[in-house]
Amino acid sequence: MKKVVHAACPHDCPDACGVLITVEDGRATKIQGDPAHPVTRGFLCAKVAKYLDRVYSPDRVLYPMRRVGAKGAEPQPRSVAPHGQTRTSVPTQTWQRISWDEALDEIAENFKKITVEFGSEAILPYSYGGTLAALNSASMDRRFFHRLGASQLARNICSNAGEEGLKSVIGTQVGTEPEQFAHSRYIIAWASNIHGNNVHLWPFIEEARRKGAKLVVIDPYRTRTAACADWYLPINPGTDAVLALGMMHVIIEENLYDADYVSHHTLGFEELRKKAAEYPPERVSKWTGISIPDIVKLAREYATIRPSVIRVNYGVQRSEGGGMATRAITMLPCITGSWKEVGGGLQLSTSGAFGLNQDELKRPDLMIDTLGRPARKINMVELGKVLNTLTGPPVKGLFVYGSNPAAVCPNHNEVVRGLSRPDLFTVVHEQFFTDTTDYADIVLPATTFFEHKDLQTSYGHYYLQMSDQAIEPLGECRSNVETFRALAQRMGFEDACFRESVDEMMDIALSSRNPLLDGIDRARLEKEGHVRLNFGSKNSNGATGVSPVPREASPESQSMDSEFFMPFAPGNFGTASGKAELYSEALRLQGLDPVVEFTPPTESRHNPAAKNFPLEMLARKADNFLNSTFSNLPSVEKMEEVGLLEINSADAEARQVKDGDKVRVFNRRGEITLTARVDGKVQRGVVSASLYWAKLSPNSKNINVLTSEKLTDLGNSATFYSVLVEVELFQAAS
Ligand SMILES: Nc1nc2c(c(=O)[nH]1)N[C@H]1C(S)=C(S)[C@@H](COP(=O)(O)OP(=O)(O)OC[C@H]3O[C@@H](n4cnc5c(=O)[nH]c(N)nc54)[C@H](O)[C@@H]3O)O[C@H]1N2
Ligand SMILES: Nc1nc2c(c(=O)[nH]1)N[C@H]1C(S)=C(S)[C@@H](COP(=O)(O)OP(=O)(O)OC[C@H]3O[C@@H](n4cnc5c(=O)[nH]c(N)nc54)[C@H](O)[C@@H]3O)O[C@H]1N2
Ligand code: SF4
Ligand SMILES: [Mo]
Repeated sequence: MKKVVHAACPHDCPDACGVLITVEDGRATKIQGDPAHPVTRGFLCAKVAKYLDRVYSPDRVLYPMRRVGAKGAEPQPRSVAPHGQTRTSVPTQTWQRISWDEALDEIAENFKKITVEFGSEAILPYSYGGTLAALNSASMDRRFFHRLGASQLARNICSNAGEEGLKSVIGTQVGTEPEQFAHSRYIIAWASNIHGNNVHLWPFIEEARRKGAKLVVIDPYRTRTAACADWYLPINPGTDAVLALGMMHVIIEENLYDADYVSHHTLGFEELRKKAAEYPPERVSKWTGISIPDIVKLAREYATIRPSVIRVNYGVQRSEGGGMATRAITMLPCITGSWKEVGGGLQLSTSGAFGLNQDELKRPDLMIDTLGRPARKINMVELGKVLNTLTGPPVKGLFVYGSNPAAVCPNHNEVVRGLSRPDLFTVVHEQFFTDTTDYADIVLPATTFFEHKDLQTSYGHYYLQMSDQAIEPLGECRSNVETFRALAQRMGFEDACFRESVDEMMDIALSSRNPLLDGIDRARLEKEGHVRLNFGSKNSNGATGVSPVPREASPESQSMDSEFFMPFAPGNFGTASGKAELYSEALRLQGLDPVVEFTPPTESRHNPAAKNFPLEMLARKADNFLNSTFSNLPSVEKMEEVGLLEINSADAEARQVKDGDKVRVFNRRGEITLTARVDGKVQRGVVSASLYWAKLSPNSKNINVLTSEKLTDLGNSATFYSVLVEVELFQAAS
């Protein structure tokens, strides 16, 4: 029997694609992008196009496993294979298959023991972006840990600095919808690797360019997106706040701002004017490395070629000053008034529009029932420090799901030291034997999105989707929801919420007061697959700043249904004042500059104290992987050149390094061996390397041995792009 099932890609990617899975006799035989989805438009990225290889990989975890050997990186048969054809990521001797009953008993027993001896906060959940689907990413798991009274995890590894920066100005996490980019005439991709990380925005940009739009890329790395831009501006890492201030300097001085919009819809323009006055192009040029004429030209073009839009992405906020940098960039459309125009504004994230009923999904009240207060919060970025030094109580039990901290967490050597502790009881729920499962006591098998049903929001568009189950779970795999439901039973948790079915939970998720969900229920999602959020609904004054504008506003809009989403055309910002806050009292109360503060990163070659490690490393994501996911899949790995250190020719020559040589890359935290690539993608003083599984790399080390646990200025996020290193020749290519 043959059927086609509508699903949605749950990976940590703004595009949240609609996916059609063909199933024949119970086996998935084809995956394709949903042609009816207005943003997916029938295509998938290269990695998910190969998803059948992932679902049916011989390397899947299919049964619960108990460790029998020592904790530590499994040695891989690494000798063969630049691209791993004969390699497998499945461990060989360390594991013993057990039943789910045995596994659940053992986990429950350990959690109870730890609770009695050290208190429930000695248990730490650790999850992130393995799946972003609403139920499997954050529902039954949260209920479970709340009822248990476990420590709370501050999930700050990715986006908090940017979110805080954005919200400090506009008060909410919404922005220009991707479809509107087709109507822009000036598009700035600011720290935004669209080809690599957000490929479904590209067709809209191409459409705009066919009509004469200009694409500008601001990125210290010459990405694939930069390579096909109309204008590429390499910028010194971590200096974006200065560039934005410099642009505002020119825009204000030359009267290119929208005085009417500014006076009606912003707060603190005079303070901003004073701050921007301190950043004339000469000063900005020194910091950013961008020439004075280019700064002036960028500012003038951005303010006068209309509509102009900024796609700013999270790369900008992975530096020490990333929160303030995002804040400064977010001010630009607020002073030019480009929020008023179809194809104007800015997008960092669209996630704030979905507003599911999170309280009922996650039940934080259960934690108060158990502990009488909120549990302590532990920042996931600091896992190394936490596992090695935290007391009162120490972390004794760790439950990892939907994350691979032994690959993705900064300061890898410290993370591994912590995970190796013999007294730490670690459970990992996974689809594959990752870097992290190597340190688990119990490994549980997890379903992929083919094998369970869920609801999918997005952080790059405004369509809510149903992701239906396409096939039966492989082996004994269970979804996150099923796993935590079973564990709750084992722990004796009796609250009714632990017995809810997936459908009931979806209904709860949708039973929110968010007006944008009006008229959207499970039955409709099941029937239609994707549904555009209800921007046409009554409340143009909702908390999300909804204010629909008829699509006829644009001449090219005939093909589009309903209205454009123009959240801030009439002002109506999500801040307390309802205005775009160019001056923020909340920041002042935190002891920060209420306008914008530029603090040069300490991990910067411009810091004189940094002389032993003079190169700034961008510890980037690979275009063909998703963080560490897909690293182990031979058909995907073939598309990506792994283990490279990209370095400028001047820096290479100074170290007698030639293209193809093996180099040692090091700082005080650690060292790795990579292959030098001298190809002009980075400027002098900057090097770049990308994320990969540690155990598939030489000496089981990846680039996170070099990154630090230092946190950003706002939001306490990770600083993967503020890293200083030195490079030396290790072995010349023969
Ligand atoms: N193919 C692929 N897609 C992905 C991911 C992946 O790993 N691979 N990861 C997903 C995840 S988790 C996320 S959060 C999103 C993130 O998507 P993006 O926010 O686009 O993420 P990054 O790749 O971290 O950064 C974007 C760009 O910022 C640049 N950059 C670094 N430092 C600076 C700086 O100081 N200033 C400026 N102007 N630019 C800088 C980087 O070189 C990079 O090209 O993508 C998602 N999509
Ligand atoms: N050096 C460096 N480090 C980085 C970054 C960087 O740019 N550079 N990016 C950072 C960013 S932005 C992020 S978001 C983090 C991401 O960090 P993580 O969220 O840990 O990301 P992944 O590496 O994708 O690991 C997710 C794991 O979840 C598993 N998984 C997938 N679906 C499910 C499921 O349904 N259930 C369970 N139980 N498991 C599942 C996958 O097999 C995979 O091993 O990494 C950060 N680390
Ligand atoms: S990873 Fe992103 S681009 Fe690729 S299929 Fe998933 S949502 Fe689409
Ligand atoms: Mo991320």
